[in-house]
Amino acid sequence: MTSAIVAPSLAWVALGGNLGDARQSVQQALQALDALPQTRLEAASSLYRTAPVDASGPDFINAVARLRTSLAPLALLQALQGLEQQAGRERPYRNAPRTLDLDVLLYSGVRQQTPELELPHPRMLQRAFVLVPLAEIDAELVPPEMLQAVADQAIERLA
Ligand code: PH2
Ligand code: MG
Ligand code: MG
Repeated sequence: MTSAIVAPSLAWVALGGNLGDARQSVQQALQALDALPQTRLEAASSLYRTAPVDASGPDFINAVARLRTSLAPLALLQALQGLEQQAGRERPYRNAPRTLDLDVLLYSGVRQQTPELELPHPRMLQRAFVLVPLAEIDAELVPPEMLQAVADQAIERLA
């Protein structure tokens, strides 16, 4: 009997938080991503301070990471939800302030629309807090017109 050998995929993950020490939560989450099973952190953007989009509360800290992983999309999503839990994430209402939010943006060439997970992330093109850090690590994924379309949203790269 042989078992299938599956080549690792690339996955892009958005990190965000606006409750507690979000800078520290996002930094720690980047390290935690690298420590997930069958997963390597290949690239991480700078951290950005961003104005809330369709959300209330303080400014967010956002970043984007590129992973190389052998976890399937749903297994990756579950692993990310585990990290959100460890960071004390609570969900009192939609888009409530949160200690840590980890969203799968892209997973290799996968397109899927299931109740659990939509790929690519359905709102990523409307969000400077995703597109600007994504462009920092993978410029070819974000043509200038895409950045232009979100240029009115406040975002500041942190040192
Ligand atoms: N996440 C949201 C809604 N709005 N705004 C900013 N600036 N950053 C976020 O991470 C964010 C948001 C839903 O997850
Ligand atoms: Mg989100
Ligand atoms: Mg989320």
